[in-house]
Amino acid sequence: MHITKLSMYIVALVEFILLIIILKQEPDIIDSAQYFSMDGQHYLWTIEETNGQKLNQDAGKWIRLYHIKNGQKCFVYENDFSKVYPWEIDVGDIDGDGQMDLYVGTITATKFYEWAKRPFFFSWEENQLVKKWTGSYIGAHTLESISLNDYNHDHIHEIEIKGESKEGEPIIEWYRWANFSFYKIKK
Ligand SMILES: [Ca+2]
Ligand SMILES: [Ca+2]
Repeated sequence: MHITKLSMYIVALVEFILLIIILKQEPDIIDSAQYFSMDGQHYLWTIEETNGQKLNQDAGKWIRLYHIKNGQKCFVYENDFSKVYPWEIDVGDIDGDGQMDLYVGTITATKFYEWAKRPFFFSWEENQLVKKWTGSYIGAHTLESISLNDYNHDHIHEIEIKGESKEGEPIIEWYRWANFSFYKIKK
């Protein structure tokens, strides 16, 4: 391994450890997710400030973005999500355009649907969140958790959904984003 690459890994590791220490000192963070851009920038997305419980789930109020430099959190952006009770967050590039995209687990009710956990997706464009997909369900099941991961290392993040089927059976499914919607894939 080349020495500069090794030192880059060490710096990233130290930053990662420092960040865990910072996060432990801030108990009002409901959830957080880190993102390393292709040009080596380090970002932290958080759900902050308690918003009580909804459907037995601890929810927050604010979505905030920080740029991490030398182990320090530099505030970049915030958005008031308190009306949709955010409880889970993850970040990845689901459309492969090189810009980060955000998943936020929300709890909402609509005219036609009762209160439920629903996945919202956003693009990060010109320094603000832009709605990408804010439908009610992906697949016909109850949402428990979503994570964005690039399983096949093609620089596009797949969407892993954990939940329950209509019959109450635990399920894990993978989806990919294309043509303004999601399609199911086999891992
Ligand atoms: Ca993207
Ligand atoms: Ca992928």
